[in-house]
Amino acid sequence: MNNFITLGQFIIEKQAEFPYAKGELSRLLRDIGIATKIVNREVNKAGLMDILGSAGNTNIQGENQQKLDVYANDQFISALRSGGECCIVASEENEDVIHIDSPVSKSAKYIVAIDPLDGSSNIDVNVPVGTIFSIYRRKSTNGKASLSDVLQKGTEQVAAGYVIYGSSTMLVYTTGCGVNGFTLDPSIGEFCLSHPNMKMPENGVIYSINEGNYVHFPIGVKKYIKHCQVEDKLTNRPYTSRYIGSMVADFHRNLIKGGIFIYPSTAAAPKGKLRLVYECNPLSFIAEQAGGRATNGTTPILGLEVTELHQRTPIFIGSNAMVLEAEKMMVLTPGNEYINDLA
Ligand code: P6P
Repeated sequence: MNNFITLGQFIIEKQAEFPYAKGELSRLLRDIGIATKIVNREVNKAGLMDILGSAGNTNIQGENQQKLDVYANDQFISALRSGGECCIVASEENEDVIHIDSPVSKSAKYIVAIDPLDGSSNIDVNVPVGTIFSIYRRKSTNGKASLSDVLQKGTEQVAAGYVIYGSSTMLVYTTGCGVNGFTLDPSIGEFCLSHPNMKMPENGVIYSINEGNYVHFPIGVKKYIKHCQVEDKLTNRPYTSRYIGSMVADFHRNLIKGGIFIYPSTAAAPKGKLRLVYECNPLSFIAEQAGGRATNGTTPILGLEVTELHQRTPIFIGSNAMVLEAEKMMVLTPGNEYINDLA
């Protein structure tokens, strides 16, 4: 008798708690889990195959597409197409939404937004990378699903999750009833429940931000960084600075140990760098479900209007007390704009 619970068993057990659930969401999560295992296999042997480096083209973001980006994107779309529970996919790797027209998807009622391989430029140097996904119910009731079905506020998510391909491969997700983490056991090829009911510590001593952009940060961000660096034993400062450059890895560390991750507006990214639909909204849903907090410096991420597929936003995400502390230091003009110190 084994003493572990697999992702599949967990999903089915949780589904039983929703008497009206017909299994579509369970099957959709299963489909994502299957694609994750395939992507994990390639990520883990990236150094051995001709799958490193650039694919020789750029994505909608104008970013150099890595071969693994393209591979991962193809795997998730293929799994969603054959699974039949998803009617439209929004991916970081594609300029427009992808309609899933397969015969099995005719009555599909879910939307998936995905960053198939976040931080992929770190692959070549063996730094953890991740997949981030978000699931919504289709709003339109006839014809083909469309972009308007995708542009929903983060509060409308029915599920969100991420995978971190690190020293071990973990899948962490929520359906709005808490957060649970599963570690891949390669010996049996199953994700097994390893982190039940994950809670983000209320406070922490880690701050995570690319200080290379310091000169162009809003004044409030500069004030917060200085706050983190001041010697004050009573509040365990100075904090520790940790920045991996892979959002999933920085977020996952803070979820377990406590901490704050900030990607504010910068000169190069006046609206922030990270994408609302398939990076910030899913991680913010998870953060809030684990007792953490996520805002753009003033407004909860999950409440932001979604107007464009690849819309960007500043993000302050992590331990509740730390995000609130940072927000208090954000200096806003009467027009509710950050005051940037371009000095
Ligand atoms: P920078 C990776 O490219 C990514 O989208 C996130 O995973 C990461 O947190 C961020 O960009 C790093 O950006 O500008 O600090 O290199």
